[in-house]
Amino acid sequence: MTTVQKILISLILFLAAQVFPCSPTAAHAASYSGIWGDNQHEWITNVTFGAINNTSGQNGNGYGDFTYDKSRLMTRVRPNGTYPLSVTIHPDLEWCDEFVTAFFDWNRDGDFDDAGERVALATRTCSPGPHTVNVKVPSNARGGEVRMRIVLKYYNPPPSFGDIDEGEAEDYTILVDYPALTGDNRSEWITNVSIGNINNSSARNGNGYGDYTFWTTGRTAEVVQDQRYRLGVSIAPDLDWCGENITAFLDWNHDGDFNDYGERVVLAAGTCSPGPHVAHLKVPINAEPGRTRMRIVLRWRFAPTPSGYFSGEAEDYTLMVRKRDFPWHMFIPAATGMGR
Ligand SMILES: [Ca+2]
Ligand SMILES: [Ca+2]
Ligand SMILES: [Ca+2]
Ligand SMILES: [Ca+2]
Repeated sequence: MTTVQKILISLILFLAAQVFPCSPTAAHAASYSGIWGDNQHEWITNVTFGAINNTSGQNGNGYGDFTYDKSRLMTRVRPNGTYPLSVTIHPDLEWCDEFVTAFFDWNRDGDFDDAGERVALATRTCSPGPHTVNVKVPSNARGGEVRMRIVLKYYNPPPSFGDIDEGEAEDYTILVDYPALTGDNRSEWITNVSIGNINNSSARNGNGYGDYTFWTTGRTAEVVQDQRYRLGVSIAPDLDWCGENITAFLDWNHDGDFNDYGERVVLAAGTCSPGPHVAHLKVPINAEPGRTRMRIVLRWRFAPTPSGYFSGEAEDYTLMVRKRDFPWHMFIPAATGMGR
């Protein structure tokens, strides 16, 4: 091929990737409409939910951004679980009429308009609280990072975005965890998982489950779209009853499951070798950028599944997917000297 042909082909591939970047089911990181207010007379002083316990004063423009990446505050919940939420306020003591509402974007579509996404904590109060409510996480809440927005408004029920007139709003991140998985690991267990800068050795984990996600360890392995990485898994196999199976599950499109194309990678079937069992993992070109769950499942005798209870063990990790930088230098000859 000539240089010009190579440039043309790379240009076509690049444009195709821009036009068709994701599968239709891909979940994009949601962006939320802004919210602001005049918090001279009333403001939120504390929000407590799971591991979040955040005290604040009057936030600028009536809005406090305590989402994880800004503040490192977050908490984890599971579908069907119930968790108490408490909000304390500084009310307007002269004109006593405060409303407090919590919003949760359970389906992660970027708004708070869907069924079950609005929870009232207080109506027409002038008590500082704490105002408390039990929040039930819907069974169909989507796995991953969910926005929680607490809004205090004077005189009438708060909107979920825009100008709240008199009041204050605060945003938080909660993580709706993936389906639980437990195992009987008396006879076989995972002893090491390595990929990128993760190289984690472990013994038998309690209840057959080891949580080595970013939220627990602060560690991820960085991977780039469209690149390959060596994933190695070592095990202590059952030597009497030989028949171990290992699968890696990866939620590349961040939709809360491991059912999409390319999300299951078999590392071993019917083995009794300790390994390391290796797969050269290809990150899909349309993998959603950001923190991505990788679940390694070892199961005796049967094909591993990403949830449930079985003989074996599972360990969870976080991969950080980065966008592939397009090699712009390939265009430079086109701009500077096609006639070379
Ligand atoms: Ca505040
Ligand atoms: Ca929603
Ligand atoms: Ca283990
Ligand atoms: Ca998925």
